[in-house]
Amino acid sequence: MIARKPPGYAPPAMAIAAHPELGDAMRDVRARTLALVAPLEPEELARVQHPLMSPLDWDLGHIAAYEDLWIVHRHGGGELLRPDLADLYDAFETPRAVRGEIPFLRGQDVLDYIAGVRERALEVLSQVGPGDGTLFELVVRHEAQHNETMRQTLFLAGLPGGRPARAPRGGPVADGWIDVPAGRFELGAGPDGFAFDNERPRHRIELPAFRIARRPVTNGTWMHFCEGGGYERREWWSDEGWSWKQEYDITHPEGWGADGPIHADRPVMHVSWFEADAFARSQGARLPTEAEWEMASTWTQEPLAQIGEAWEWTTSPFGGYPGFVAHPYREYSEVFFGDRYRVLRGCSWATEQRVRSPTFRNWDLPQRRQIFAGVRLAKDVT
Ligand code: AVJ
Ligand code: FE
Repeated sequence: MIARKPPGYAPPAMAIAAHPELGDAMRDVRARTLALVAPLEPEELARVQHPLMSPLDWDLGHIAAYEDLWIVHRHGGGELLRPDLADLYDAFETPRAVRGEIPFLRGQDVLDYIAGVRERALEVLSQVGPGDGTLFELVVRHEAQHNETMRQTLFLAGLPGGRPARAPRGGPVADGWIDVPAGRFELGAGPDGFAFDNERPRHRIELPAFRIARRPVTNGTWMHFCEGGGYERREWWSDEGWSWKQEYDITHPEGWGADGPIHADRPVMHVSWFEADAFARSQGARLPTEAEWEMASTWTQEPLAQIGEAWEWTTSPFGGYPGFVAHPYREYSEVFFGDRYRVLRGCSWATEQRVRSPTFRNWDLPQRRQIFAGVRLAKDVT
């Protein structure tokens, strides 16, 4: 096999000191944001589509408030355009569960706000300059991440934009395992270029040999799991997973078949960590650790196939690497560290190119299924 970079990834960290294309990146991600909401009626944008998700108008206002805070206020030293809205659009002051009841901007008001902030931010870029680019990159990536969140809302609501295009990409992919020998590995993002705080510092680890599946688990295989009593056989489930499954009467992936035929050869999506964990046990396998995942995905001997269709659950709880320093946005990672959240690796069909990276760490609670997440199996070498 010819060594090559895994498909679907941006080139490795760029030097961000000089960044002529930041303005273009801001315009590009904004065009995507607006395209997501363009087909929807004002009532669809203003309502809570799902108890887990914000109204889409809230996402729009939050994107603007974030840009105003980090670019205009912190970087440019200007006043906020709407200081009265700061708390309402702060994700911590106003958690998702209460976002339906608060006076967030709706309709034309939020479109005016998002455009008004953008005008100020571009002025800061031209007058003050990008600095080292970090805050602009943070703001662009924040909006890109919210695009994926908004697509999750669209998925749950059955609205356009929540599902990948029908046509499968690429030809058939071989099943089977990739054997990765024991060895040392540098985990995380290096010191240059943009990375989120939780990806640093890069540090050396030693991994025992392991096997990892060449491709993610498909819908077809998941179907066999269902038919073989996957959701009924207690021995495959963790205690926590079983009580979650029983309480919510889970019998298949979220939205499974709701949008037409299930494509047997595509990666399964919208399964929780609990389901992924049970599935792995049914196969005599396990989920990979995030270190295994990152090592395998950057290993040039034999690339992992089909990265980039669905996020991949790992066994790893979300925590800081040794020597972690929160920067610059303290609430991005640190407040989620602990054993509640599980790390997901890779990216999904809904992840914008700019935020795709083999060192990127996503996280969610083990019961969550709104995320475009699937499963890649791993095994010990015995
Ligand atoms: C990295 C996707 C887990 O949505 O909670 C957006 C990204 N942080 N605004 C999230 C994020 C603040 C974050 N995830
Ligand atoms: Fe946010």
